[in-house]
Amino acid sequence: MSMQNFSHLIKAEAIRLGFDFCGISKAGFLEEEAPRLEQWLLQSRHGKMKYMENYFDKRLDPRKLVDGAQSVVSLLYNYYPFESQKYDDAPKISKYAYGTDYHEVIKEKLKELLNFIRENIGEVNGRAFVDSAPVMDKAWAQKSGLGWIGKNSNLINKNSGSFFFIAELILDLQLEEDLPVEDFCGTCTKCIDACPTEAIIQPYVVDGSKCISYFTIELKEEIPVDVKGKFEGWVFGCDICQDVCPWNRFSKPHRERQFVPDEKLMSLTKSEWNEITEEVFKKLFTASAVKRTGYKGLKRNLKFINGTS
Ligand code: B12
Ligand code: SF4
Ligand code: SF4
Repeated sequence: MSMQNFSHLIKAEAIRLGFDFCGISKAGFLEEEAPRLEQWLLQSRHGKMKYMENYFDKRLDPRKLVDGAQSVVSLLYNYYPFESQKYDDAPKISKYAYGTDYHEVIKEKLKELLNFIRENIGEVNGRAFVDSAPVMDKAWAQKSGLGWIGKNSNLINKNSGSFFFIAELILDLQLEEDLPVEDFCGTCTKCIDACPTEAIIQPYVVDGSKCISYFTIELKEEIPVDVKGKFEGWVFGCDICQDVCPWNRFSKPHRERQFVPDEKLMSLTKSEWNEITEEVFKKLFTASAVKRTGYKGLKRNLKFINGTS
């Protein structure tokens, strides 16, 4: 079988497994991204996310992660929910965290895809990643033609917007490459204008250390007072720069059973959120990405957005 046929076979199986888009690029050094990542780190845009400083060389070259790597197979998995939180005045959680933790859901599918490749193509050396290692997920998805990186720094697909997780397989198999697509942000600046903490410091560059997502999920200590009153009700993550993006008018609800949220979670009132006990937290969030902040973190965030800390 030829390189083209292998690529088609892999893409068809990815779609069968529930991925929405699959594209391929040649594994190599991320030349354009290298100086940008370096600057971003030098300017401490990662704040206290120490892990972003690690494995600088590996992050920029998948051949340092997988021996003999030749191709990166990038995959998108839609998480745009059908449901929304019932009460407008209730604290808001990011759509990506409504259901079961995506790491778990997608990892299983990646394993199946890798097994499929081994069974149908041959003994391939490869590894599966979903936000789980020093890999620049967006850069690879962009190179593989799955979308462009917008001014809010998220990958946007012209037909379906940006509410996607990005995953990839790095393989020592030569495959037919896809080409990147055009940037369709044009003169729009909606995301930059809407960001309440001015975290999008210039088009395409997010200062991670100013982002509500960082404060509410990644930061382990107290949230600085200078951002008090700016969270617009977001208690876990933030979707503002995606919600305002015109391309997200094309988002379609996902088809993943495991992402369907608990009805109780969607209908929590403001006072139920504020009175949440550890027991309720565990019940609602054991399988969810929200467990990353822990009960204490969520309580800290609630106090912060209520102005009581
Ligand atoms: C660290 C991180 C964060 C940090 C920092 C955000 C950031 N933009 O880097 C924080 C905690 C703030 C964060 C927040 C969110 N994240 Co996050 N995050 C990551 C992570 C782990 C690494 C990203 C990274 O490498 N950053 C380093 C910087 C340097 O990279 P970058 O932002 O892409 O920077 C590029 C641009 O700045 C550009 N650039 C720089 N200068 C210039 C100049 C010009 C002229 C141009 C054109 C470009 C340019 O080049 C840089 C390098 O390519 C990835 C997973 C992964 N392993 O890749 C997920 C990931 C990016 N996050 C994701 C998500 C969903 C989110 C949130 C939406 C979650 C939420 N709802 O709260 C928010 C969105 C915030 C935002 N607007 O970016 C998804 C994005 C999916 C998508 N469609 O793009 C990812 C890919 C996880 C995944 N596998 O699905 N995240
Ligand atoms: S996620 Fe929210 S805080 Fe972060 S850049 Fe987007 S709008 Fe700003
Ligand atoms: S809101 Fe506008 S500028 Fe921002 S990412 Fe979307 S299209 Fe691009």
